[in-house]
Amino acid sequence: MKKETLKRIYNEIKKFDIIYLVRHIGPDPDAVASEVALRDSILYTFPNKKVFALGTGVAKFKYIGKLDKVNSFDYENSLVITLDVPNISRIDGMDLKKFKNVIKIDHHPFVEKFSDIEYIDEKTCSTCEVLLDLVNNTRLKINEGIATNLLVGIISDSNRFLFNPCDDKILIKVADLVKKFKLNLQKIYASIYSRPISEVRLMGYIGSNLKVTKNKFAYIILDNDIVSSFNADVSSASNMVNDFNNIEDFIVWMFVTKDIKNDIFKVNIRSRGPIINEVASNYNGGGHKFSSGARVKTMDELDNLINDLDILCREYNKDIEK
Ligand SMILES: [Mn+2]
Repeated sequence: MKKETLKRIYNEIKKFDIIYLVRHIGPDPDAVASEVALRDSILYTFPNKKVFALGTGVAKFKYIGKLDKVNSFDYENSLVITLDVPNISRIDGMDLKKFKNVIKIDHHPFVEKFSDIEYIDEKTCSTCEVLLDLVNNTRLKINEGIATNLLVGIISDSNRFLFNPCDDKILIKVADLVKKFKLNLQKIYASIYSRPISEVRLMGYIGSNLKVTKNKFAYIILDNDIVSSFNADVSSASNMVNDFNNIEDFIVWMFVTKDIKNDIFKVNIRSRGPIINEVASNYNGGGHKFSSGARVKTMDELDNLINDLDILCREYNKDIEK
């Protein structure tokens, strides 16, 4: 069944001469690497097609590759493939509803239907792992550069094979990929994890100012002025939530930053126990069981979210004590 869908996706790719690839707003390495890797693989396999990887570029992810710009879309005769995004409102750079032919490829829990061809594998650690399955089960070709990008998405979304779901299957798939293309893991890790001292200083600030409740919930609301005083940007501050795992004193932790342009609070939540995506979905968000995001408009709403997550931790601790 699953393999059939992958073959169907390959046949659709084969059919169309113009293909647009999109992913979520506020991209992470998996989102960008998946669109760049799939674009390059389609072009490598079918050199005469026109394939575009779209969305706002992020300077930090330049090492993954260049993104494309299109001035006008062909809504009728093109194929759109959405990557790493479960909800239409979070797609970057296009109005999906205008397009006739759409395919969804994702690893997030299902939120809403985009099209008749949807391939969602929640058992994979990243969209790049799903793409590796696509490549392994069809005639799509890859080279060393494309394999490197697939690995960038897999490593960063799984946080070096730390997060669930991470099992023997992914390790074997990755081992095969590394062997086949003689990939240099040290080099790949360096491109993903190298960072300026300003970010480490900001992490020090966060560590010192994080509030921790007696229910083991931790949170911080980061002022934009403070973030810029450390010479860091708001999106990397928000992503630092991933660097605060395995701290004994809390089981759920939340970083809040202000999105000035859209006048909202951007919330990033992680958990080592309680399932958080249900709470996040009540606050204009969602995501994985232990890794979610939300967007709230007012300070009152934010207070409610803090309260809900604190209660979630309290109930979780009670269940564990039983
Ligand atoms: Mn992802």
